Amino acid sequence: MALERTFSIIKPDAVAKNVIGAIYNRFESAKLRIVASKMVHLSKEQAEGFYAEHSERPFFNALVSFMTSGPVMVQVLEGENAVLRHREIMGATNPAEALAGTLRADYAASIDENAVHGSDAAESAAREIAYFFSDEEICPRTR
Ligand code: RTP
Ligand code: MG
Repeated sequence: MALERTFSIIKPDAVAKNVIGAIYNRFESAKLRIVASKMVHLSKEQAEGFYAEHSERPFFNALVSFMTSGPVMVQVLEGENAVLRHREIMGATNPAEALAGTLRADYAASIDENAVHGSDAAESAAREIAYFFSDEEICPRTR
């Protein structure tokens, strides 16, 4: 299969827990390569725009409040079947349902503060990557 890209966020709870490196290690162990990365503290407008598809859901305000509560790491991950592979290592949205050894089982406290985000399809990955990164900021493998 050809290389695929997906978009990842290490959310404010996990950044506060000081586990950025531990989570990056999981990406690399899963053969997902970090090809762009930065730390940002999202504005309310940025968070609302990113989660626009959820704007009518009851948890929307809490989600935006959480996502703006502290800095996040945003990254582009590249690898074979990257979207699905990344979703697998993240685990279920609700950490109580996440398989042992997944990021959410190990680092998330609740469905509201669940440590990581990952694109759910190739189309959303392309949109989410472009929301945070210009083409020049993405550095694919050359050797
Ligand atoms: P994400 O987008 O963050 O990777 O998570 P996901 O696909 O597994 O979940 P999604 O349905 O896209 O929901 C986005 C985020 O909203 C929060 N949420 N809370 N209280 C609730 O019922 C509820 N449902 C979703 C979670 O933080 C979820 O990651
Ligand atoms: Mg989602």
